[in-house]
Amino acid sequence: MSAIPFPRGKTRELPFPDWMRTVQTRIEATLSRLLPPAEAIPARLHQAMRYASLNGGKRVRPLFAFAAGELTGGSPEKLEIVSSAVELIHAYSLVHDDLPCMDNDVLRRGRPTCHVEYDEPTALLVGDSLQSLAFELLARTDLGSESANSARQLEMVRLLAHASGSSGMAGGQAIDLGAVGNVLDQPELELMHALKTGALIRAAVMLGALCGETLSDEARESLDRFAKRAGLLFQVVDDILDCTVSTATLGKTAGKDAVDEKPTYVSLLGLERAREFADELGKQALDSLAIFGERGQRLIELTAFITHRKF
Ligand code: GRG
Repeated sequence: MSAIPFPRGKTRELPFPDWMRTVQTRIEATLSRLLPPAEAIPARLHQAMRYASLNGGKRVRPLFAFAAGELTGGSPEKLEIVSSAVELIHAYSLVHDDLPCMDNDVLRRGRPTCHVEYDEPTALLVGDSLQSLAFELLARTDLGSESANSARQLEMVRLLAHASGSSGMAGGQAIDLGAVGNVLDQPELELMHALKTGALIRAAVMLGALCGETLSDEARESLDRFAKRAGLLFQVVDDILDCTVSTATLGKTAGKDAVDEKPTYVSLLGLERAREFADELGKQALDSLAIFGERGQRLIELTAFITHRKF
């Protein structure tokens, strides 16, 4: 067990739903502050960037970053920035994923998708610009001016770039696009989701932890193990929700995986076994947190939230 002090922040005392709302509100305000103003030239692109990033989403990745940050006593100001960076990558991925050349969807977060509200070229540029802004945020001087912190910032940039690129999210998306109509076995499905969805959740956890005290190698490995299981759990639950919850509740088109002949945990295992698999992943994720004792409480609560979420 590493000798990390308890986090200093007052938010540790809050009940989980209040803590979650606090983080979500904080991220909304931070993104609004950090995104280019809607009226700045080129105004249409900036409006579309704000449309794709604000007023929506569960902010699951920022929640993971803040929960991991509470584990290491990370400063809320740093956590705001790294969480926003990860959320911008997520927002970019949704905009590009919804394009006609990919998933071709018209509904996201209960509203028309970005290319429907604006147009395809704008949506493409929105994704590009959100991605660039994410890395610009990680390079900010107020994230760390001393040399030790600068080395940490470089580590953060490397982690997020790896998680977003062809060895992470974009690679997972490529496997996904190539898998339509095919049957994947469980290891193939797991690899696809570990990259497409899991890599960014894993990066959120590790970036959040990097905002605080240094973890021992053992603690870092345990946290990474947790993040991998939690990322996969998030995806299995997503597959279950896609075929059990309505479009109105999800805020995106329900049942699309089956219509598009996408391999999912439900198509592979059936609904009951997919639910059992989710329970098993949840247990494995929590086991990995044992080393952190009470300091892992937020991550434990967040794991329960993603397991039982309804949208
Ligand atoms: C285009 C490079 C590129 C990648 C796209 C994220 C992604 C990869 C595709 C989205 C399609 C999808 C349904 C992925 C499964 C899980 C997932 C990422 C769901 C959406 O994330 P939530 O539930 O969304 O966190 P909100 O709206 O709450 O932010």
